[in-house]
Amino acid sequence: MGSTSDLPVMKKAADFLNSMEVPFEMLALSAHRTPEEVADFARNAAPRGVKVIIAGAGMAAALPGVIAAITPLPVIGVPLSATLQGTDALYSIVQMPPAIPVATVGIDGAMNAAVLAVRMLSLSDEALAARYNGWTAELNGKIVKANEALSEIKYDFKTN
Ligand code: RP5
Repeated sequence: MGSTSDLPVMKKAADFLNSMEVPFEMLALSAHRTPEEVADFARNAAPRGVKVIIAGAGMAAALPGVIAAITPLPVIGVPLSATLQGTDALYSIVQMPPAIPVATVGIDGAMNAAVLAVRMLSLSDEALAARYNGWTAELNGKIVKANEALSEIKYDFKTN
C-alpha cells in the first residue's frame, strides 16, 4: 500500500488472504515518496518467489503501474478513496498503456483484489482451490437461506 493511511481498506485483503491460509507480506511503499524502494521491491519480487502483487494506493496512484512496469508478475491494483472519492486513483491505476497491465478492482475493492489473487494462485495449488471452493459454497448457502427467508414474506400480489 502507498501509505499506512491505506491500511483500514487494505486490511480487508489481508484478512481474506489470512482466512485462505495464503502467506503474504504487507508493506508501505510509495511510488512518489520512496521510488527506489518500490523499484527494489518490484525487481526482487519474482526472484524471491512472490506470485501475485496487490498494490493499493490513493490520489495520483502510481504504485501499481510502476510495480507492473518493473515486474513480470501479475499486479492487481486497488484504487483507494483518499481524495475525489477515489476517482483520481481509479483513473491513475486502470488506464495503463499497452503491454503494462494492472488488473484493477473497484474503488476500495481490497477484498476483491485478494479474491482475484486467490483465484490466480488456485490454478497451481489444489489445496488452496479446495479452500476457496469451500468459501464460495458458503456464500452460495447464504443466498439460498436468504431466498428461503424472502419466501416467508407475504404480500397480496407477491407471486413467490
Ligand atoms: C497515496 O497518498 C497513498 O496511497 C494514500 O492513499 C495517499 C495519502 O497518503 P498519506 O498522506 O496519508 O501518507 O500515495
